[in-house]
Amino acid sequence: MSNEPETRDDDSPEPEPTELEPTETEPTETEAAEAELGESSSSFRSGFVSFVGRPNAGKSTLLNQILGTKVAITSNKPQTTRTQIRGVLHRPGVQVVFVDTPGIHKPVSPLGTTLNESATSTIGDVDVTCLVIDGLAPYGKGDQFIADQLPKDSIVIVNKVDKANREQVMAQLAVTSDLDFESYFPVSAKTGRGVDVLVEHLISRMPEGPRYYPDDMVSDLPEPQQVAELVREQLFRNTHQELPYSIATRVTEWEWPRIRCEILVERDSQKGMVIGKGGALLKKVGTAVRAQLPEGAFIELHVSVDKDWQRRPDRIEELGYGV
Ligand SMILES: Nc1nc2c(ncn2[C@@H]2O[C@H](COP(=O)(O)OP(=O)(O)OP(=O)(O)O)[C@@H](O)[C@H]2O)c(=O)[nH]1
Ligand SMILES: [Mg+2]
Repeated sequence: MSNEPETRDDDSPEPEPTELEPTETEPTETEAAEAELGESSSSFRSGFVSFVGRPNAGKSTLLNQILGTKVAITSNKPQTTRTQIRGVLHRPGVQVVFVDTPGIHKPVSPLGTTLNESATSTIGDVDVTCLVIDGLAPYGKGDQFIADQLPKDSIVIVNKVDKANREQVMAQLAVTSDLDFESYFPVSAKTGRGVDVLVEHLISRMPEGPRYYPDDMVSDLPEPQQVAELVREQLFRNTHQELPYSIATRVTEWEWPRIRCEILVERDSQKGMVIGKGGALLKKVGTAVRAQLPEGAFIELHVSVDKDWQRRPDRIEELGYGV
């Protein structure tokens, strides 16, 4: 068991000094771009890292903490994340593409099944899979179910060490050390404790690879989707019981600075709950979202019923969830 950052044992042969080789051909576009950036593709390292785990473990909070900006929405309700969310960490000579995923759970609707599939599809498809465990909740069957699917070079992240006491953290590390994964990291996604060590380790595991995203790109989520997610985040934070799971959001008009976002619920009786007394809830949601957008944004929220959308695979797909 180790939570030390690994040093890269780079004994790969030096690339041939291509500039010494006579060439009569024009440089390709890629070569020209590399020359401009002062690097060759063989010296650049990049790769994909996914966060998987039970709902509420803190995967999305961790993604945001690593990137230093909000890319994924978070809430204290399980199943907040509904798609894979990519966030890109740029370091000199290295690019790490993080993939946040929906929490894996026992599904009770086609939406749940779709979310699970979205998360499990990243396993084995990335360079490093990270199992994120809630340090405050006992390690359970749900965690084990996920752990059983992971490759042995996965790592375990025990999160929420700011709140978990020493005994809780030690217990989580003890039980997960039996899984025999590569490394173990206690962190707090909220305060950032332990996160630097984790990031250094992940960087050290990136293989040689291309620059997947431009330097200034942290998220590839289109702006309308980002806004729809911010609206859903506020609704998740301000509604209770079954209601958050019946809510879907999508931006239907984008004429900056005017943005129209539709809030879908599953039943007539839920409409009033989302609107709130005298429109109070919608107003609260709109204000909180606007505060996160560039100045001048004007957001219109409309609530409509899309009967049982959560149970209809065609609607789930159209809403873009699960991808
Ligand atoms: N105290 C504490 N709370 C945390 C920490 N990380 C996350 N949380 C809280 O845990 C809750 C869940 O966090 P999320 O990041 O939304 O969890 P998630 O794993 O992405 O959840 P799903 O998207 O539902 O799978 C939120 O209320 C967070 O504020 C942490 O390090 N410490
Ligand atoms: Mg999440």
